[in-house]
Amino acid sequence: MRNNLFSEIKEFLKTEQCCLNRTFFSRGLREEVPHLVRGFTLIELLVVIGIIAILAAVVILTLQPAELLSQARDGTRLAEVASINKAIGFAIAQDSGIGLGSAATVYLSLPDQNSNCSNYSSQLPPLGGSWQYHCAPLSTLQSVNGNGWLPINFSNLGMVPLDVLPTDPINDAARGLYYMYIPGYEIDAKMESAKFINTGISDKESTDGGDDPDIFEVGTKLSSLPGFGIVFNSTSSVTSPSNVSVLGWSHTVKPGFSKILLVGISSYKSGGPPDVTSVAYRGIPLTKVGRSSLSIVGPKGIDSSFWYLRSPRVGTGDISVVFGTLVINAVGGALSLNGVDQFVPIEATNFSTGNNQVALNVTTLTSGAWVVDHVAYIDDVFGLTVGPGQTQNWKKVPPFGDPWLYGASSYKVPASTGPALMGWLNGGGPEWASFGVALRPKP
Ligand SMILES: [Ca+2]
Ligand SMILES: [Ca+2]
Repeated sequence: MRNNLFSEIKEFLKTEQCCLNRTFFSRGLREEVPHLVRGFTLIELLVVIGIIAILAAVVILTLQPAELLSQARDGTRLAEVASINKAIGFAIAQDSGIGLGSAATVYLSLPDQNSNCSNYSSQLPPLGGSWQYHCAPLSTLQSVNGNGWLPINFSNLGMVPLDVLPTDPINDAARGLYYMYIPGYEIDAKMESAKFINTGISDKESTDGGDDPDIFEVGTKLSSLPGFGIVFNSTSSVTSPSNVSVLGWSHTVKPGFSKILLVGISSYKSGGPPDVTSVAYRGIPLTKVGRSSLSIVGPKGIDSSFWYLRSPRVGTGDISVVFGTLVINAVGGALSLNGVDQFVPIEATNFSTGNNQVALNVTTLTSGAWVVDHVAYIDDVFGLTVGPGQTQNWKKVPPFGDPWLYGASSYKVPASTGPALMGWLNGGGPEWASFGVALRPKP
């Protein structure tokens, strides 16, 4: 105890408060002090700065300010869409004959002098049939008298339920962030934050009872925007060098409603058929639909596998494929389509293998369904030609082979439901493995 007190007094005497130059300071103590009151060394400063940087990064990662801002804007969207819905309900209750807009028209909250929104034509999902977009000019965009983006005149009602028409907090066609109104009626908003988008922890998009799991829908008829049939969006393909365990290429998804991305991988390996471990687009994993594989003499093997992703993001991104082991070579291809049912995109699958003419039957269940096939084929003589009635998506051969590996894909729109034959002309000889899917159109 006494020792502790003594050492505390000694420590205090060493501090600056105690004034180093006081005359009663013993000489010995003065000699002891200087190393205790020196500044920080450079290394100490760097360590402190490093620690502060790490703490700052942890705080930023924990709080995710960009995600929080997105969530705040999503909160605004949910509230505004609800208030528009309420205002329309009020207007109908006040005046059952009130004009609610033209049929086959999609009203957007985007400002455009051209009432058909033609300034945004490259950024908006294409519509089908006689459907068209409608935009209002910036000067009247938020008017509630029927000249705003909503074609409803709220201003003659006994009480006006909205002062101005809300528009999306971002309101940007390129980012797909704007409000839509479709007479019938439904009001749609795209969520932005990881929390509220489809599959997010507070998923608002797929839990609203609507017919589009990637958009937030409210209104009296959430299927007011119909499907326009399956249509081609884009395709891409690539060949690998020899002896690889990964494959990557760039793919562009164009704007479209109810999109799907299909990826087919054809690969060739020693010791038996290869297998694909994972496929991702922009880092988002695809779901494996299935595979068709065949052992051939050597022993060697070929594999054809099919993967898909609903609602792929619009724009250009990388597709990355990882194989289970090293493969001799591989072909990858991607096909994006619009107008595919987002709840049951794939209604049937089938596969087959052989060492004769390539033939695969896929049975469609729904009128307007598309059949897409993907074939892995080994050949040294005959080549491969797409079968009659099918449209080739891609056909690629890696530059180093003998025998040559082919990866090829095609689609067909059968005239009626039932079995659809997907064939390729190959001289009737060498080995092949084929996989096919039937895609259901959005109703
Ligand atoms: Ca929805
Ligand atoms: Ca809808």
